Amino acid sequence: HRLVTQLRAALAQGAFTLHYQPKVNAVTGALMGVEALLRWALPDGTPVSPAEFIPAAEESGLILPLGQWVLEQACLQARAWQAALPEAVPVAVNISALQFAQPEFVSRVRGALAMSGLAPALLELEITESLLAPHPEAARERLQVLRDLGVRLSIDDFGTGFSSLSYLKLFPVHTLKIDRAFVRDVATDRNDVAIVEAVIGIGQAMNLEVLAEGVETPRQVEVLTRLGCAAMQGYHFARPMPADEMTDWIRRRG
Ligand code: G
Ligand code: G
Ligand code: MN
Ligand code: NA
Repeated sequence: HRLVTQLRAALAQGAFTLHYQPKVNAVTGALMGVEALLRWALPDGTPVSPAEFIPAAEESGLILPLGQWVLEQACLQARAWQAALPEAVPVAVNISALQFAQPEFVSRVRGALAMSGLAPALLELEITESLLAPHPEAARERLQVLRDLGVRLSIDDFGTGFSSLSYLKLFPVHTLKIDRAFVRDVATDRNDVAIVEAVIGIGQAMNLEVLAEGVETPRQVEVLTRLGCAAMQGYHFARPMPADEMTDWIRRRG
């Protein structure tokens, strides 16, 4: 269909870009890393949301070359920051189910690291619960291989999938990213407070880092901090931005 044709052309023409959004420790103010987010504009300049084109890229299989481009581009950017800035900036990449499931996935990750010269510890892979659910044992093994490689692993949109708590025990990840659906009303909704508190408790007990996504207001920062979640990401701190703006943003903060 039309979108897939456009995506294929865009990939060939180099029309995709990456934006980066900071993850911060709201208590210390430290930059923890950045998340790479894919952006695409049509030839006339009209932006198309990844929420729209990622599903099409997944259905058509184009997510494989596109996802590889994202992985390599993000590694190159992190390597460039390592050379240009006083402190290294870990970069996180969103991984689609199809990418994760391909037999070559681990060697693709290795390839992106080798090609860019980036240290594995500066790359984080964000995966969703639904991606892990169909073949939990195979997924666990793959995660362990990636972990042994030295890359960081996080569960994205945590709480919105279908995984049971027993999965958490199974999957050797470093970080849980609390979905923004639970963060939105955390300043006013007691149920959301309870959910966020429970995830933070699990994180502490299992020695997992917990990060709150979609933080937009000072009130949310305050409540999350009080609940013991210092790691945050969202418009309150910064919107996703092009790499050069990200560089300036980091330099300005010192
Ligand atoms: O950036 P934005 O909030 O518009 O992203 C919308 C959705 O697209 C989010 O679920 C995000 O995880 C996903 N997304 C953004 N960039 C990538 C990418 O490089 N690969 C994959 N698989 N998903 C992405
Ligand atoms: O699924 P994933 O968590 O990767 O999605 C990240 C998406 O969330 C990105 O497309 C980004 O643009 C969006 N995003 C980042 N911060 C905020 C925020 O504070 N509020 C909202 N509504 N969306 C955000
Ligand atoms: Mn993400
Ligand atoms: Na999310």
